[in-house]
Amino acid sequence: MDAVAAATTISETAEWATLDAHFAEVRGQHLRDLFASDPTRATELSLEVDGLYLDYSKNRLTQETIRLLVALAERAGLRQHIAAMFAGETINVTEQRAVLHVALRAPESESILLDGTDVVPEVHRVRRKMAAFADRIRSDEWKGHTGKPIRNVVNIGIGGSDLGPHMAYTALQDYSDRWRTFHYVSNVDATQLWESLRDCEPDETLFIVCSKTFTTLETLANARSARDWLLERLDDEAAVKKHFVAVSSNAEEVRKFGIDPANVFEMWDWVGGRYSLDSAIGLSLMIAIGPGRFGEMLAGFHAIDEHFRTAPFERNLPVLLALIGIWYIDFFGAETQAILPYSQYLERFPAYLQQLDMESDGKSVDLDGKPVSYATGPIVWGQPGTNGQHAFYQLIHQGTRLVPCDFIGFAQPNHAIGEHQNLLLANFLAQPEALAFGKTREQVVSEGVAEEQVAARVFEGNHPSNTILATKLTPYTLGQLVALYEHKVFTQGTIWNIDSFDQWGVELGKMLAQGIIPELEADSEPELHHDPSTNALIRRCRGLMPDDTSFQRSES
Ligand code: G6Q
Repeated sequence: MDAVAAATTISETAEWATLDAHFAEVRGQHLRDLFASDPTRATELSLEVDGLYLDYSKNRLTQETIRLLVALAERAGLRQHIAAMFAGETINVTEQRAVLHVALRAPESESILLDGTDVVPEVHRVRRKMAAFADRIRSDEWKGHTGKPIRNVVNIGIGGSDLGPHMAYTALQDYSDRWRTFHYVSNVDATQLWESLRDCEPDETLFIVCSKTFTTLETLANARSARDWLLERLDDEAAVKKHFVAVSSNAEEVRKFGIDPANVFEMWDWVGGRYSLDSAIGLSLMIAIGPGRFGEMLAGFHAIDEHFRTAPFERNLPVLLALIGIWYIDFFGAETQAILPYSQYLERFPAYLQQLDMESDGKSVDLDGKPVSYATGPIVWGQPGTNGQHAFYQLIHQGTRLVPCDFIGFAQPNHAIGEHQNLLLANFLAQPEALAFGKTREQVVSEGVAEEQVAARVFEGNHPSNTILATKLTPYTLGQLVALYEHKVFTQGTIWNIDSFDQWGVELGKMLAQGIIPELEADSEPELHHDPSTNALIRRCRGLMPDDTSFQRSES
């Protein structure tokens, strides 16, 4: 597909070899020395773009490292690959699809062509339909079956049809209409549906069934049970029309389910599930925060899209994050990437990025189907600070592993209460400092610590991190942050020459589950042909299962 793939793999290029040699020089250097030897380091290795500030100076690299990594990106054809994505080329090769989530946030004045057709007008047509519907719900003009306004919105979807809107709703709750409750039901474990519905009145509840394919087992099971719950209580098929809408590209399956075609919001096969927050998959969010604020979020996305598309790589936020990640993954051998937002509202951001990154770049064959000879996507994990500090930061500070961290914080609080914000910010600033500079044996000894206690109190430091600082968490900033990571993941996938937009790895387990369902449900002992371990587990489950597993809503 690109220059590298045709000739050789990226790890066999001269650019990679140069980085390898450079790594031998840099690996032993301590951040304390890197800062001491270069007084301009903090300013040289930081960058502000549209109010988003990235300080990457507390990383184990030099300006030369960035120069060499940029050369690697050039060699991998990143510039051409970015252009190919924005031009609607079929860059998702294993699924033979274009990848155009950037079109979802393009202003109406722009055009993005797919096979010669501009997709932007279609995007805006659906957005207007969403806005009209959201406004009707928000103004209480839309009435439920018994004439009451909608008080509860339940999004039913999984994976990309859940994680994005759920994360964004949680992040932007402060901008939402508090009169209504919002629930996100994804798990096929009935517990989640049961817990979501226990305080909802059916005639005040709207279900948004989000499924691009409308064939997903978990979503359809939850949607059917939700419909049963509604009809058991309202006892009239006509109620479905007032209480169910769908987001899907499969109009036929939606119709079979019984949802009014007028209440279907379209999406397209050129939007991948984990990149679909800005499509109609974000309908619940739009109902929560309103079309205007939803538009502000899209503007934040678009600003970073434009920056990514046009800025030189060494001044390009997503590219820098990607290159720094590659430096740790492929040269230092780091296995994970911690995401540490200092905002409770970003509670679900690590889980969202987990899918975005791990489903996109968790690949071991390249675009030509050949096994890669280098490490690809990291294990992404994290929790909001300061909670994580009292849980797992110990390992990052004093464990045996290298854990690159992204600290994300906001200068202004959403709620100014007492001195909370200063305490939060102080911790947000202190952790990267402690990780980078540590505490030497001499410092510990000078504090009068008994000799036998010294070793346990020494902090080696030299633990790398990025600090991302914005003024305040707003719809616009959230859009910027998500786009930043989307393009980071894309950049890394490009350099690794993998398909960041397929997810074949989720298929096998789904297929095997389909075979096990009848084995669990069979009245008499079924013949089992799995491995001995799985056979024994199926028999054990059958022996322990209750007789009636149908959905029951307890009145407790
Ligand atoms: C994401 C994946 C996946 C998908 C879910 C739900 O990129 O494609 O997480 O979003 O499997 O799929 P449906 O929207 O088709 O139900």
